[in-house]
Amino acid sequence: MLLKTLIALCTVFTNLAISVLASGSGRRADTSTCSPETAAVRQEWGDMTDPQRTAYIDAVLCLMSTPSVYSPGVVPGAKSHFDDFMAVHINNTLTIHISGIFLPWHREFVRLYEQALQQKCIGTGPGGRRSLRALSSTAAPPPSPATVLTMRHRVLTRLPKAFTSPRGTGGGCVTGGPFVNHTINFGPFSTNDAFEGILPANWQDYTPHCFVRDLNDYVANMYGNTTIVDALLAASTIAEFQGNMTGYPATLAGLGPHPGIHISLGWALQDFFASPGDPAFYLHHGMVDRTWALWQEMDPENRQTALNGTASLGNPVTSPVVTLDTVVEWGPLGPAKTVGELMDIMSGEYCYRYV
Ligand SMILES: *[C@@H]1O[C@H](CO)[C@@H](O)[C@H](O)[C@H]1NC(C)=O
Ligand SMILES: *[C@@H]1O[C@H](CO)[C@@H](O)[C@H](O)[C@H]1NC(C)=O
Ligand SMILES: *[C@@H]1O[C@H](CO)[C@@H](O)[C@H](O)[C@H]1NC(C)=O
Ligand SMILES: *[C@@H]1O[C@H](CO)[C@@H](O)[C@H](O)[C@H]1NC(C)=O
Ligand SMILES: *[C@@H]1O[C@H](CO)[C@@H](O)[C@H](O)[C@H]1NC(C)=O
Ligand SMILES: [Cu+2]
Repeated sequence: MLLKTLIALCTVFTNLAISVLASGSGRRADTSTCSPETAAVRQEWGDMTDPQRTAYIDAVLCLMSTPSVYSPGVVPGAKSHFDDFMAVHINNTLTIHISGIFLPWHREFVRLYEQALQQKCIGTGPGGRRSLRALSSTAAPPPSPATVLTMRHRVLTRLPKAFTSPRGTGGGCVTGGPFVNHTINFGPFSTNDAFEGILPANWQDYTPHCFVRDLNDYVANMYGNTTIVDALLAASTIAEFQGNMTGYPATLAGLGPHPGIHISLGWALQDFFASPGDPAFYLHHGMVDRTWALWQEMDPENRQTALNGTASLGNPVTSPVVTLDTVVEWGPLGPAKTVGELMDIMSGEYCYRYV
């Protein structure tokens, strides 16, 4: 199921794996030493070899069996370091989406995940390669027929626009592939809560349920196609780029590729709060980051520092306007940073590029 999904994604928007296996160092770098030659390269999933894909998946499985860094009892649902990323995303959902910090926050979030995979699961330091499982894609059981829980004609009424689509391919619990035993330990949460500004009470609770997907090619092709990405890259302002990327305010016909691709994979990735429970989250957000970085690179002088929006979901005027000095946080995953530190993927602590 997973490989099938990823192959399906190769034709659309979300086809980027992060640079766990990248050439280049990806180390902490300063502006003077980061160059295209030294930068880590984030590869496209479709261009990776089978052994590279297997190694990437193994690193993700390793993170799923690496202990949580929360103090015991603080976030009972966080059973692994993979879950820690979900927890931080859930806890920050009401500020990091449809806001001026959406793009920079998720840029750093993906980098922290990439770093965790490298340091805890692929690291070459003391301890060496830890607990990588030899789980080859060919050993995965065949996918079972679709069961229940499709998103058939599902209507998300509280999104900026009501949205309907043809049904997906089926869905239900993932019954094959390398993530067959992956359990979602938080939620599920209601998207409506997000649009009403509610962080669900007791979101930290341990509420294990199966990992559900429902692939929907119609949605993926409709809202994540090349035409849309090309149009985004031609945006003249950050307001237009960000607005059409996120479909809010809904300028683009339909959803925009960010929510569109979330919805195209089914329930786990649709969960507005807990979407990082689907490992595909990080491939999708790699592509969101790539599109933003490409757009910035076309006119660095004007775009490297361009921001638009306030610090809360929906950009209410009662929330502070986001500037380069706005401080953003990732809980126990990494230190707080200013937005200004997150604007250039080839300076400061960043030194990576996309192909
Ligand atoms: C949730 O985020 C807030 C900051 O918005 C922070 O003060 C709090 O400690 C976080 N809670 C957990 C459990 O990480
Ligand atoms: C999934 O869990 C079942 C039951 O614990 C186990 O028999 C099976 O080997 C696991 N599969 C994988 C791929 O880890
Ligand atoms: C690409 O997306 C646009 C906007 O959603 C849509 O109008 C168009 O039909 C899509 N093209 C294809 C080939 O799906
Ligand atoms: C944003 O969406 C509007 C409405 O669909 C479209 O006219 C415009 O070209 C789009 N701009 C970009 C940069 O995608
Ligand atoms: C974002 O851009 C829009 C369109 O240019 C503008 O009306 C709005 O005031 C900007 N918001 C902020 C907070 O800068
Ligand atoms: Cu998010």
